[in-house]
Amino acid sequence: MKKSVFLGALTVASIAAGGAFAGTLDDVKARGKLNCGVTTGLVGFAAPDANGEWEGFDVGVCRAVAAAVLGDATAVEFVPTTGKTRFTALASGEIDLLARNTTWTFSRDVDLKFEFVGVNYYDGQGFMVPTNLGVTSAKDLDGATVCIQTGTTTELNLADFFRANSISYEPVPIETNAEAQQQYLAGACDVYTTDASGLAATRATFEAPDEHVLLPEIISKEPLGPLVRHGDNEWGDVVRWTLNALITAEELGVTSANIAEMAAGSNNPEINRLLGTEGSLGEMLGLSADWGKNALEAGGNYAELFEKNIGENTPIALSRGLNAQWTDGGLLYSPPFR
Ligand SMILES: N[C@@H](CCC(=O)N[C@@H](CS)C(=O)NCC(=O)O)C(=O)O
Repeated sequence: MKKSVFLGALTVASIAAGGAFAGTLDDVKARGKLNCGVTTGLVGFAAPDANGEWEGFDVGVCRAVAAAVLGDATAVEFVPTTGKTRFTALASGEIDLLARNTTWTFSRDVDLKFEFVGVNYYDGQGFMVPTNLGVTSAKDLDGATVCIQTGTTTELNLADFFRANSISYEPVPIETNAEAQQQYLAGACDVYTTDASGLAATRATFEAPDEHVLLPEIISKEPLGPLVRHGDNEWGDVVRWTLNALITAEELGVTSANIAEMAAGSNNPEINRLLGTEGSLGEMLGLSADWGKNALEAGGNYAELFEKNIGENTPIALSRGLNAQWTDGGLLYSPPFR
């Protein structure tokens, strides 16, 4: 008797602790819209097009989640956030999900109490300088002025790198990538440092990209991925498996071009489970049977999102590198759909 009272109290206490943020899946369904935190604008990753429609590689994650949950890839409210405001936006419940080149670190996970559901881009921090400075290594940057976005891992890595190499710098703190670009092009800083993908995306928008060079050093690991609030595992699962669906679909060869045919039933049981013609994975997530199909129809599989937004045939021209499938020597490895 005593034991059951104790257990009952414990259950209530743990529900109260985790409960403040539980229920995001129900909230999103009831609202009919996903509130997705993105950058204030980084071409290729998340930026409004000429018609004001958000597009990009991170935007693709938001749309896939909206499609999985609501059956509608357009049911997204994009909420622009800066390096500084993004975590408050998520913690306060203003957004359901942050999909914004955010690095998975120990303290963001454990101390800020978020849950990174996976990695959609393995990156590292780089440096961009005007070619005419004649600098060929980051170690030659002693005394440089450096444009740096506040509230980022970039700030911390920069301090570590200069300290480790016994050189000094003068930070020029900025809030957004647009501001960084402006300051850098105006010569207010000698160097711009951020995630290498962000540097490539920024340089691609310059009038004369050739006049700027990315230095060879990559000084950190920046595993970038979507995150949700800690303590709402049901919602975390939805976002995690939506990302995994995009990655698995590439591995299994499910594309925008063949998905209609595949969704009629294939002779590969994992494809059938992914697309909902076999098993009950959707039901386990609290979603419809065709959630995976909907997520994939939103913008294609991982490779399609990569190639369309940031790949080698775009001005950003990123190669797959670490972001290739594990079967191609990269780090992308989704757990199985079973
Ligand atoms: N990955 C790093 C840096 C992320 C970051 O803020 N990158 C900048 C430069 S690429 C950005 O996204 N800017 C877009 C914006 O200002 O909204 C972090 O998580 O702290």
